[in-house]
Amino acid sequence: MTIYSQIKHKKEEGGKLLAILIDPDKFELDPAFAKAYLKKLPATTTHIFIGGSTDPARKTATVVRLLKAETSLPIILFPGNYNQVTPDADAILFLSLLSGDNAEFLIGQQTKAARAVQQSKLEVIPTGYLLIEGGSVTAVQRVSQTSPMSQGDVERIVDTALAGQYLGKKCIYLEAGSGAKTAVQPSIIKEVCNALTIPVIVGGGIRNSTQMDLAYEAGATMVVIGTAFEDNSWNDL
Ligand code: 1GP
Repeated sequence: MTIYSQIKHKKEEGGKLLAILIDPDKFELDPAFAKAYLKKLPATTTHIFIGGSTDPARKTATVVRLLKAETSLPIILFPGNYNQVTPDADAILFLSLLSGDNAEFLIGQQTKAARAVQQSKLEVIPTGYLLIEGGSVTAVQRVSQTSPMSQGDVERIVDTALAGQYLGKKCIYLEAGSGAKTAVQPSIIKEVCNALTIPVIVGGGIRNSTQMDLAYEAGATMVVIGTAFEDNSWNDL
């Protein structure tokens, strides 16, 4: 069974998936660090995402290898740049930033990544990526130089997600941005999930289990947590 078919299956049975996001730039390249890190993961973790808006030290490949040696959890690349494509992960969210009009993040980075992806055995999960305002300027906004969609413009968010589905995306990722002050509102998640047949992933600014449960209740199949796990501010997962 592919990773995607497992995600789809979860959606169909109304289940919940939890991805912990690792920023390679903040990870120590040491097997002992990887071991200790994995030990701290919440018991409900189903996937590990690796990626960051930037990876200046090009650490992604090494972090993937360190984690692969220690865990059987699926490791999914969530790249902010084509140079984060590395063949040792299990899958890649092949993202296209549909909320903005910067061609570089709609198709440019993807073109640069395509050959390396083809030469790998990575499972490719085409994903429509929507940046939604989260109350602060996030790294995605800075790096992509696109404006987030307003949380008040639900219709445009739903229409964009739906267009992503018709373009053949297998998932839609509603992103408030790492460390967002405001997570994507459950009412928006609900409208998007009601309109789509593909799984919806939600991340950005989710800091406690109440917010996480609201996202699941609204129809999210997968929730992504980065910052709150990273800075140990989460204690009730
Ligand atoms: C960022 O959606 C992820 O791409 C996770 O965001 O770091 O705010 O949890 P946080």
